[in-house]
Amino acid sequence: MKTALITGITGQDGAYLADFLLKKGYMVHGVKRRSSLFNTDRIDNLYQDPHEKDIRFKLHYGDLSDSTNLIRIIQEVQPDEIYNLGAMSHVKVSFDTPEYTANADGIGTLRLLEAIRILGLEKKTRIYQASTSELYGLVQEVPQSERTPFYPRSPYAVAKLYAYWITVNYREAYGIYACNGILFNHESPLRGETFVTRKITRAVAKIAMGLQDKLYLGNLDAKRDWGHAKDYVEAMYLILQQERPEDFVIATGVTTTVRDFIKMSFAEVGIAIEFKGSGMDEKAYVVSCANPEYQVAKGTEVVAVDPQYFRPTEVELLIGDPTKSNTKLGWKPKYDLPALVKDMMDADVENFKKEKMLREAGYTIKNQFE
Ligand code: NDP
Ligand code: GDR
Repeated sequence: MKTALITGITGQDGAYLADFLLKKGYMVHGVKRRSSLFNTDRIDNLYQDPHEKDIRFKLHYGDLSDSTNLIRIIQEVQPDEIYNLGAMSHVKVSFDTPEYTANADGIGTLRLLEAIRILGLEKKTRIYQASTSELYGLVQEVPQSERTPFYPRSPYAVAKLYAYWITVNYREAYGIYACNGILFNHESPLRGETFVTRKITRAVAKIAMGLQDKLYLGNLDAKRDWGHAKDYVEAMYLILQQERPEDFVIATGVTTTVRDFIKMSFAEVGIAIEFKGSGMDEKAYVVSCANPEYQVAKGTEVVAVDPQYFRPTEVELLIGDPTKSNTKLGWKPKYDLPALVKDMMDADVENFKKEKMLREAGYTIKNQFE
């Protein structure tokens, strides 16, 4: 039985990857942070009672900023594969917490690589680094491939640039099987609520049900190559199963504006919208509502721009070239963008049907912060 250690197991990708590896027969260990509230929502379905015999899923308290803790966990677990998914992963928030982001996202990767060396696991333990299309930043060429130069545009991306190169360096210097997956944006019903896609699908479901009036967003012109997280965790696994360690771009090859993602999400609940105006004054209005379940009047203003969501430096256009992963890994995504939007909208409509029932029964709803 192979043993995997996942940092960031409580996040979107960690949850899908843990499920995927358990189904492959792995023993899965995960690093979770101590939190004053439960932070295991996404993996509660995978819980195994530690009092039972032969459990294959175990969590350890830890943090990427704590070297001794990481060394101790890796010594205990003796993993065949480490998936380093832990990170302060929000680009906008990295401008508010740049030093912490550098520590967790940049030096955190170094700490794991050093732990492998210190414990003499160079020949045993393979490591996957969650690199990102944010490395490309300011457009140098499109589509972006493994050979495209990097130009990071946020403290998050700069920290991830360090992590990318330290992974390459430890591979070359010490012969560690260490790889970067340069993943373009991937989303799902488990996506964090403050990333743009999930913010949109949640708001659209709530607006349709009369639980929210309007959705405020930042840059509607940004273009992203959006895939489904379920497909992308399979690529992470494939990257660590190759004969030789290499870096791979994982993307769909299709790019879409935030504006079009909003239109597609409203269309899923039978609501047609149109955008009017430009820049800070751009707004979207309801043109028609074909679904008799929802009563959103024609002409209602449902989307507006709020400058607080703009970033000091933006990444305007991402579109990946997945040729290498298609050919060498044999990786092909099962979800296209319409299927992704449908999956997310179906899940959020279901979530807010429950919230509506609770509200109607007089309960107060929390989690209004964005
Ligand atoms: P999430 O934000 O959903 O999850 C991040 C995970 O990292 C959470 O489990 C979080 O714990 C944990 N974490 C945060 N800080 C620390 C720390 N200091 N020490 C240990 N763990 C920490 O991210 P995703 O699942 O979306 O992304 C996974 C990885 O892939 C990240 O590294 C991200 O930067 C990268 N990536 C993501 C892409 C995407 O589109 N989703 C694309 C390319 C790269 P907690 O739950 O306690 O907050
Ligand atoms: P990104 O994802 O920055 O690409 O990083 P995010 O969903 O946050 O933003 C995508 C684009 O949408 C624009 N945008 C908004 N974004 C947010 N969050 N909130 C808004 O209100 C809003 N309005 C417009 C943004 O400006 C941006 O252009 C994600 C993360 O998962 C990273 O960890 C990962 O590395 C990259 O994807 C690939």
